[in-house]
Amino acid sequence: MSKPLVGILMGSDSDLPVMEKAAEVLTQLGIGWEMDISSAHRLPDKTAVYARTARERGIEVLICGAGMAAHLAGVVASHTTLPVIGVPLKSGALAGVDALYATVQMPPGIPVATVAVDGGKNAGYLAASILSIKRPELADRLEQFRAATRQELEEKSSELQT
Ligand code: RP5
Repeated sequence: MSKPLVGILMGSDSDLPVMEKAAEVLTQLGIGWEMDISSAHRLPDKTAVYARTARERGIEVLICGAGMAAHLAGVVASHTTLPVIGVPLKSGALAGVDALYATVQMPPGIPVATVAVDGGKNAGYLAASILSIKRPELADRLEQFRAATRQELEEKSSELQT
């Protein structure tokens, strides 16, 4: 496992079941990560310090998950030029639509790469793709994962046809 290259932040401990899926993907791919709870609204100073110091601590990609008025990814992106992946989370009366809009609709110049509602796994895979640009061994591992996925589906398809 590498030293932490990915920082995973979430707005509340209630977000953990989805956000730990990102960590699981990264672990499977041999990528080091760190994880913490922070909140754009409840812990604004901690969030700003975390984002501002991430690059100097060796973090290369940030994954931020939040529900409801989900400003965490956007606020983190406003404090760093590292790539930020936003995970809108299903929570509250609007069931993730609110978080999706809040996460994806960023003003020009402060981008957040938004994955699906509750898309913790894809946040992990996207972080791995970004890191693979300069790490051929990681690109190979991602290729192997895609090949295994193809093979699995082809086998299921064959079973259906027989
Ligand atoms: C957001 O509000 C969190 O990210 C969470 O998804 C949602 C509810 O938080 P809790 O009330 O469960 O702490 O800030």
